[in-house]
Amino acid sequence: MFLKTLREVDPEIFDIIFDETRRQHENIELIASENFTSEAVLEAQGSVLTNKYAEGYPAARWYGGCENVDRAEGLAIERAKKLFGAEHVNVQPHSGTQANIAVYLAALEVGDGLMAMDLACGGHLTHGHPLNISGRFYRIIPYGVSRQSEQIDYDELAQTARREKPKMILAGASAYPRTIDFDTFKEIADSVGALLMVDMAHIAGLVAAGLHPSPVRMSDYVTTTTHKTLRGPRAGMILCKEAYAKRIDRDVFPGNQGGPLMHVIAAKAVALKEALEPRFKEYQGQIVANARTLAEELAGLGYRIVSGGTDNHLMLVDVLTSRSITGKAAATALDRVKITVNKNLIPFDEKSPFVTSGIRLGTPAATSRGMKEPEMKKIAAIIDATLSAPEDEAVIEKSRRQIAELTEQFPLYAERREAMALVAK
Ligand code: DSN
Repeated sequence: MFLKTLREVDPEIFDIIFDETRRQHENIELIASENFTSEAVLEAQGSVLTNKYAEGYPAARWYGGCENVDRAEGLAIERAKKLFGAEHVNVQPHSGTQANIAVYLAALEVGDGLMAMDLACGGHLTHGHPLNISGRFYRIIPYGVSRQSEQIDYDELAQTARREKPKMILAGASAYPRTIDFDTFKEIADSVGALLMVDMAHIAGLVAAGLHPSPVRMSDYVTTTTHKTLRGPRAGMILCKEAYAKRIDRDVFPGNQGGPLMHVIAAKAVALKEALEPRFKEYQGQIVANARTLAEELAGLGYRIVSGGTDNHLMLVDVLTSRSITGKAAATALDRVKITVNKNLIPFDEKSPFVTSGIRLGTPAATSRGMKEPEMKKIAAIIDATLSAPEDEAVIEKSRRQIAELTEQFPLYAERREAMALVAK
């Protein structure tokens, strides 16, 4: 029976996993960077491959007994190459952060200029936060978005690049709702002799499905996580030109990591196989359609959507302007009705990152459980009711009931939950 042994050995951890499985089912997950993997991915990740040390690369390991994990890593590499049309892929990074750090080690010397999107405008901690390795070892040259359009201003970006002469330009973000013009990034990088790196973690699934232009052809290095729109296990991956292959492999292992997590690599292979199937394209199309509907509905209800809308899987909602509520208070209110979001800075935010004027909403996870446009409309209405009267207990109770009805119609991990419930008895 499912997790029976765990229940016997460690009932506290069993209960936590049981409660979390239920929470994921009972909540509408709108955190833009989260998703629900398939049962197949979960099974691969929860397998005996966790027991195997395999420092090195397929057919060139520091340990014996790697013949099976070699096959898993080989499949993950081949599938990633096929999916993204990449010359070389390293599937060992434990996370997006470690993928990014490996690229910095490969491409930059300490003190080199790295031009990257400002965190306050949608960038990521590993793109130059002063406490991150990126901000501590390299000369960070931030770029942002235009105050008017709240979108990347490519003319200003080109000017900054000409003035600062970075060694590498990094495109990609964690809170940018618009299409990124990688061709223009490449032109700008070439014009100043800089390398181009793209962190496509958020949009990797859309890129795989051809719903966002791919950065692979024109970039020197592309990094991604595998668990966001790509819908795999929590981990990272690097794609690069063959010319950089040796250096990248060296800077992942031994540069930045020890033993690869072979159970996670096997789970990546499973997710990449799923991403090569035709229905993955449909799924990605639905993510985008859902995001557009959610943004349009909220806009129709009077919410200011940063940059006026979305082209991808996420949107930023300026709740302070729209409902005089901070991002922090909005996220707390939505949590109470079982809608999970995160507070997020909006461009030129006057609030601190701990408070913020905005929330970030994304549709990959809700789409994974089968929700479509009609559900997005319902969710927008529930968000509005909740944020318009966050202190009104009757409103909160009604929103909570509506969310419960919705989640019951779109069950998540149903067999898993039922099997665990039997064990828990
Ligand atoms: N922390 C992730 C996000 O939420 O976007 C990025 O790594």
